[in-house]
Amino acid sequence: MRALRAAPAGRYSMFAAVALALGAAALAGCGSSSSSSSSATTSPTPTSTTTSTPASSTPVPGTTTSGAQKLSVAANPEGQLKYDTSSLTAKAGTATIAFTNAAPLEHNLTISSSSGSVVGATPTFQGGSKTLTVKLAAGTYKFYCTVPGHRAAGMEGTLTVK
Ligand SMILES: [Cu+2]
Repeated sequence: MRALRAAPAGRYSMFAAVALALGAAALAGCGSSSSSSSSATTSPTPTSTTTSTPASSTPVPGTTTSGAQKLSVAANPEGQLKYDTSSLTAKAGTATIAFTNAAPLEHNLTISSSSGSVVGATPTFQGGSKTLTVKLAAGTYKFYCTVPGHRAAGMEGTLTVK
């Protein structure tokens, strides 16, 4: 009889211990899930802030360098007289354009306004890439290569700035 009484008591205390352990686990689970959800809520916030900062800081003169938008263009790597795109779009403001020329011949990237005045150009080079920083107002620009014959052969495109 005593052994039978002792057994339920033992089961009860074991059950209580398990319940406590489960309760502790549940608490720990709550704690970790709430802290991970709060850290998950926290981490996207700086990311979206960082993403929106360049756009909103673009009009601020002091931060134009960090707020400069980045564009990239490449010459056809097989040596065809064209770029990898014939149209680019940018927002008005400062833009940094990376021009990559993996073609076996020299090219450059020149940008001119619709009136034909050159607003920026990379040197003529072969291999690697060069960056060009230009200030763009809203409008339509042309980008092309000034190596003789290249633009006429199709090495040009339109840059639309909004
Ligand atoms: Cu060229």
